[in-house]
This record gives sequence, C-alpha cells and structure tokens, in this order.
Amino acid sequence: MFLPILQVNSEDIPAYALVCGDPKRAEVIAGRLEDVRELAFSREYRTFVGSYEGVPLAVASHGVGSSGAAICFEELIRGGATTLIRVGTAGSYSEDTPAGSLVVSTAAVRAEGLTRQLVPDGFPAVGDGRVVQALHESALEQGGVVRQGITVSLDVFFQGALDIPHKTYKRAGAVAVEMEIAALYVVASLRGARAGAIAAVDGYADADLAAEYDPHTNVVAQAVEREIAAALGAVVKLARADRG
Ligand code: R1X
Repeated sequence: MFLPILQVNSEDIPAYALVCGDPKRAEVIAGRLEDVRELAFSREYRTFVGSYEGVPLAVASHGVGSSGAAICFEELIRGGATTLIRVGTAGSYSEDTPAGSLVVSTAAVRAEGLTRQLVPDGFPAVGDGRVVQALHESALEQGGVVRQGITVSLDVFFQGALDIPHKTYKRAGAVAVEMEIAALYVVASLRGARAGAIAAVDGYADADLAAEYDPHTNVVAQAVEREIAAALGAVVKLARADRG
C-alpha cells in the first residue's frame, strides 16, 4: 500500500516508530541508526528507516499542530507501526521543571480541535502504560530533571484575544504544554496501536515564570539529545519485552 501523504510504501514501515515535529530532528535521530535509509521528504513529513541495537524502526517528522501530525500517525499505523513514541518539545508549568528538563506524558488534555472530530467529549487521550514506563526508566538513566505526568495539547501557539487557561491546567496538575500528544494518543487508541511521548522543556508556558522564549539554547539542545537517547533506549526495552 502506498501512503499518499508520507509518500512511502507500507512495506517499508517497521513496528516501532519515533515521531517528532521538526524534520531536522528526524534527521538527527536517523543519524543514530544503522543501515539508515531516507524513504521520503514530502511537505513537513520526512521519513527514515534503520535499526537501533538490532531493532528496526522508523523515524518520521510530523510538523507543528495536531491535524497535520495526525496524518503522519495514521499513515505510520496503516503502514504497520504498532508502537509510536513522540520525541518533542514542551513548555513547562512549574519552576521545578526548567528548560532542559525532560517530561514523560502519561496522558494529554485534549485542548485542541482535531480529536473532537474523532472521538466524543470525555474520551481520554492516554499513553500506553508500558511505553510510558519504558520512556520514564530510560529518561532517568540519562540524568537531569525528569518529570512524569499529564501534559496539555493546544492548537494555539501565539496567544490571540482570548486567554489560554495555563493557570487552570497547572492547578489541575498538568506539568507541561505542547501541541501534538493528544492527537497521537487518540489516533493510537482508535487504530489499536500503543503510544508514548517524551518532551524536552524549552521554556515556561506560564506567563508569570516565562522569560523571553528561546528554544535554541545549549541547555535545550542537550535535553533534546537526552530525550533522543531515552526514546531509543525505550524502543530497545520494549522490543526485548515484546520478544519475550
Ligand atoms: O508541540 C509544540 C510544537 O510542535 C512544541 O514545539 C512546537 C512549537 O514550537
């Protein structure tokens, strides 16, 4: 089967897939793989396959925002991916989770529009327990600040006339905010795949804590390196467990 948006053949997609927003990050992750092949670079979707410690996996970029990202998740799953891990960035809600921290998302608040067109209100966007646990263990092995908890997925990036209720999400216990995890968890649930997500914190989302937003610092770049290593480590743990 040809996957028309990713522009790849389903036969080329293995069971494990790492996904990230930025096509450049997909290339960086692919650089960690052996026998790597670029399958396609179509729009924001750049797809590689290779293997890591003997485990075949795909790496694909999904761009910014839920609706475009969901196309990537859907096509990867149609192609045969059964475990998807997002390797992203997020804004933090708390001073104990500064830029450079890693956040593992157990579940996502569906504060975006896409999943409302997929599933009813109240349907949860939840990570797979085994994937989340493998990610958390592998993140702790990397050192630095690691938090695990509920993240928020928004459609909005730059605020408009309305206030974004960051303080409410924070009071309710959310640890960080980004834009694609809810779509990943809902699409995975709909299609019978399992998913997890890890994010490198690139600043504070809460206006009281936020200094000028700069996601291009060394501390963020180092956190991205750690989350890539953690995600690859999680794939190896999961593949070992799957083999029994
Ligand atoms: O998920 C968010 C989005 O993809 C986090 O980073 C991007 C915006 O900079």
